[in-house]
Amino acid sequence: INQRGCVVWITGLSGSGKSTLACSLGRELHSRGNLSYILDGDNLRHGLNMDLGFKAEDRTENIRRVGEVSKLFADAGVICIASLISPYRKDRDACRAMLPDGSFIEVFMNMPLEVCEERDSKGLYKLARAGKIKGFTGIDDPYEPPLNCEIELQLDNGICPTPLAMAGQVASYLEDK
Ligand code: GGZ
Repeated sequence: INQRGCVVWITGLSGSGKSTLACSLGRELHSRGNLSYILDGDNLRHGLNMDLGFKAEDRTENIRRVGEVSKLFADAGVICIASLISPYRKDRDACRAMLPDGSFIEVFMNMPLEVCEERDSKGLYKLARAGKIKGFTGIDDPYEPPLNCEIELQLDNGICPTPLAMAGQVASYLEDK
């Protein structure tokens, strides 16, 4: 295979577009002849991480496990795309520390809370605002933004870039490296 394994770690609020980017990036990499695999927080919580909830220790364990699995994929030469809120800086940094230098690419979906809340595709923000979900990230639970991520994706003049555009940006970064 003409690629080195690595981990693309997508962090950001619920509804910021992490899963959509992961999916677009997977397709973009495929079209460029690269093998990738997506580990999505929400999906993994139905299997590998079904014993975990959303309190701080559980989120930390969630991130640790996905970090370990990501490392296995990277070792196997796969571009592992991990898409999780991963709200705590120390947890993301611990995953970074598991990998060789340059092999952990942190992508920050820096979308304003208002934009994520406006989308509210699963109605979770509404429930959190109503107090029916406690400890929801961004509402009554913390999110610690990265201090030095490799890639930051933001609104452009108030408009969200398309998933295809964002995927292209990340794929080109990987290609350059
Ligand atoms: C945050 C929650 C919560 C709480 C349920 N806080 O946008 P979604 O719905 O589809 O994805 C979110 C998912 C978060 O799982 P992660 O494994 O990525 O979280 S973490 O990295 O913090 O461990 C959201 C849903 O679960 N969800 N309750 N209280 N998101």
